[in-house]
Amino acid sequence: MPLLKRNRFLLLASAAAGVVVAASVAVIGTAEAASTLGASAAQSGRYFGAAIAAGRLGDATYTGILNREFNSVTPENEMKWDATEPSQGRFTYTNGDRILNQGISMGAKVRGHALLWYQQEPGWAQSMSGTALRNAMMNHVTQVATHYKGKIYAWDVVNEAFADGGSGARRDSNLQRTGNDWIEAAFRAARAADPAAKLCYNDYNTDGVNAKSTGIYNMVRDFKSRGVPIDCVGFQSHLGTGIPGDYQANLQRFADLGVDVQITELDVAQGGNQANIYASVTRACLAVSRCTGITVWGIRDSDSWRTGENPLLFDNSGNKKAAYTSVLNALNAGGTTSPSPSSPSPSAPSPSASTSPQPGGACSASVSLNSWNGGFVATIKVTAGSAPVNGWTVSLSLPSGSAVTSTWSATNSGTTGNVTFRNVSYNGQLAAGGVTEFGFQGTGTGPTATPACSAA
Ligand code: 9MR
Repeated sequence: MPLLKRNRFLLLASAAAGVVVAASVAVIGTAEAASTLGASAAQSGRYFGAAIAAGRLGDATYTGILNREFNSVTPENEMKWDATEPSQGRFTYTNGDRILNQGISMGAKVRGHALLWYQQEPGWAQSMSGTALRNAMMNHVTQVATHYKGKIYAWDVVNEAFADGGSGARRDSNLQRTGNDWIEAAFRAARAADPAAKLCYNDYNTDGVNAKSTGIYNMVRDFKSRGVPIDCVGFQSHLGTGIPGDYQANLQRFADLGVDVQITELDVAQGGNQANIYASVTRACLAVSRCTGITVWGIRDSDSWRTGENPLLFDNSGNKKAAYTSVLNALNAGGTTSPSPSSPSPSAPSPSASTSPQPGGACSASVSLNSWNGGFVATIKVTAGSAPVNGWTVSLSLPSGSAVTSTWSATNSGTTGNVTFRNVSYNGQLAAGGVTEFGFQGTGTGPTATPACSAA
């Protein structure tokens, strides 16, 4: 709601309640300072998102809250396999596009969810196996990621592929039975189709250090060591009445592998300590520099898949709950530091890194390499100087015989020799000292010279 309208609403509401106008003015001042979930998350370069349903976009209360509060959206069901490819080779994007367009109209990030998941497989895929299924899976990833190419901030490429319980092993499914390499094959296909999207693995019951999260941790570490393109891990965080004490430490250990982490489907049972648990999750994300944002799994309690548990931030009528206020306060207390990559852990492949000097406080760039025989993945960290930047360009020189084959979170001019990378729409603006990352895969050997960074 625009400020003026909102003030008028508050004045009317408080007049109706018999509150003196002077008191309501004081409340307005505080409320404006506290801002909204999206705006307060953006102060530290993060997003605050919601899962949304195309079928609810005609509900004015729903879209009112959505437009006002959130700067990221995730389709709750509309980009899943059964929705996008209901019969083999026939793709339907109507509802997925409605979510995308809603996100675009808000200037929000769009998280893609989910390319491959053993649930919500269309019937035709459920009855497939072996090579035929593997081919169908890869075609699905390629087609859907290509349809949304350049528009998705992060894709949940694979969802919920690990088993619950103490095994730390993969979950059995027809996808898994096509061969243990199905996950990395999916990530490679997604990268080839949409090099700009961050590629995430997403799962639940991974909210602390446990056998399941450790199984996923080992997979991510293995992927990073072999140059399988993975950029982020999603922690769904469907929480009950408690939060593991090592919630933040668990996020951090993944971040230390050199991936972003995101809270992707947050909801918390009401009845326990809902407001405090929400605040704890928010603080944990803010404390992990590579935690880039939080998504709640719905807007009002009545929109939630957890019927009767009232697990969200707004009540059935769209009023802010205590949990809303605790999240907002935690975001506002979190300072203004941009999320930035932490250094890879010693167990990650040892990267070679070099940093450019920072001329005039504009920007600097550093490169870290994962190399193998014949190829490499370069991850470039761009850091703003003492002033905000409105766009950046990084130039580097590749050894002769080397070439860029795909780039993500930037666009490149040239593929050999001197190559220039420019920001994409969502990562050009950096606060003073703010950090973002892009990367590229190449053949041959990676850059050895220091990259140059210039800011707009
Ligand atoms: O919220 C989604 C619900 O509307 C669907 O019926 C359900 C189908 O399985 O999926 C729900 O979303 C799930 C998400 O896609 C993956 N993680 C668990 C979520 C809650 O079940």
